[in-house]
Amino acid sequence: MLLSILTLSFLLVACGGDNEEEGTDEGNAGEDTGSETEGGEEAAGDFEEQEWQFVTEELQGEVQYEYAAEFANRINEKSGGAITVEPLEYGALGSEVDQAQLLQQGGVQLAVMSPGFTGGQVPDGQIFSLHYFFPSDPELVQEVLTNSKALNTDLRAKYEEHSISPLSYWTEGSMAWTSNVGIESPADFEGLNVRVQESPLMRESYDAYGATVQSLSWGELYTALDRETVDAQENPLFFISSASFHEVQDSVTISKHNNYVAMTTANTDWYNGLDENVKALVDETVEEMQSWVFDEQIAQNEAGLQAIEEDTENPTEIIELTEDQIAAFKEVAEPVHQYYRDEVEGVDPAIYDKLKEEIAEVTGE
Ligand code: 6CS
Repeated sequence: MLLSILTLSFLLVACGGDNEEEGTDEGNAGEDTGSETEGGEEAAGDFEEQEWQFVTEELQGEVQYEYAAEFANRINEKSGGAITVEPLEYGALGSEVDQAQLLQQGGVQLAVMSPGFTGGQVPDGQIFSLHYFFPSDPELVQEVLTNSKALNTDLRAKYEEHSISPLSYWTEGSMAWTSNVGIESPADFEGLNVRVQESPLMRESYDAYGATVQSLSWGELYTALDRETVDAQENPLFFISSASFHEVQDSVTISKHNNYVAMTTANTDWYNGLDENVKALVDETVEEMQSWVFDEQIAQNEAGLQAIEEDTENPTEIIELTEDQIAAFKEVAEPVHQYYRDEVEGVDPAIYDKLKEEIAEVTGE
C-alpha cells in the first residue's frame, strides 16, 4: 500500500501536474524558464491563472504584432502556462487613438503604442518626432532607448500621470519619406500635404520645410495617397512595403531623418497592482525583448526594401540622400529642436537636456 502511494506521488511529480495554485513549481521541473526568484529558485508554478490582452497598432506578420506574440509565448512558458496573453492586431479594438484610450482606461492591460498618437496629452513624448535629433544609426538609437534615464525614468513618470506606463522604448527602424515628387531637398516639400500622426509638434517639423500636415490613422492612408488628398508620408521601409504605400507613391527617400520609436506600455494601475513575482516576470521579459525586436526590425526592413525594389508592377524610385543633402535638411530641422525645448507648452526642458547628453555619450559627439 505504502509502495503504491509513493509510486503514485512520484508519477504525479514527474508528469508535472496542474498544481500551480498550490504554489509548487514542479510544473516546470527541468525547464529553464529564465525566471528566477530572489532566492534563485525557479518562479514558474507560483503564478495565479490570468489572461491579459496586448493590443498593437500593426497587423500579423508586422513588427509590433510579432513582438506581442513573442512576448505572449515567453510569458506563457515562464509562468508554466498560468498566464495567457492575447496579442491583438490593429483594428481589432479601433484605431491607434482608440487603443491608447483603452489602455488608459484599463480596458486592455498592455499595448504597443507609438508616442505620436498621444503627443497632445504628453507633450514630452513629442521628442521622438524631432528630425535629426536621435542618431541615424538604429543600433545607437536602440542603445539610447534601452538605457536612457531621461526616457525610462523621467519621461515614464510623465506618461504615468496619464495611466500609461512605458516599460520600454524600441526602434522599428529608420524612417523614409514617400512622395510623387522625389524628395531630395527641403524645398521639395513646398506645398505638399504630409500625413502625420497626432502630435502637434509634427506640424512644426514639416512647417519648417514648407509643407502642410494632416493627421490620419494609417488604415486610411493608402486611400488618401491614392486619391492624392495626401501627398507624402513617413514610415520605416518594412511598413511602407507591407501597407503597400509604394504602390500609390512614385518614390521613396532614404532620409535618415528619424527612427520610428514604439513603446511597450502597461496600464499603470494594473501594472502597479501586479504581484511582485508577476511584475518581475513582465520586467524581465520586456528587457529580453529589446534585442529580439531589434533583430526582427532589421530583418523586416531589409525584406521590405527588397520587396519594394523587386515590385516591377509598381516601380518605385529609391533616392538615398547624400551627406550634403542631409546637411541641408538638418539646417532647417535643427531650429525646431530649440523651439520644442523652449516654446512647446508642457515640455520639460530638463528631459530634453538630459536626453541630449545621453545621446552625445553614445555617439561620442
Ligand atoms: O504610420 C503609422 O501610424 C504606423 N506605422 C507603424 C510603423 N506602425 C504603426 C503605426 O500606427
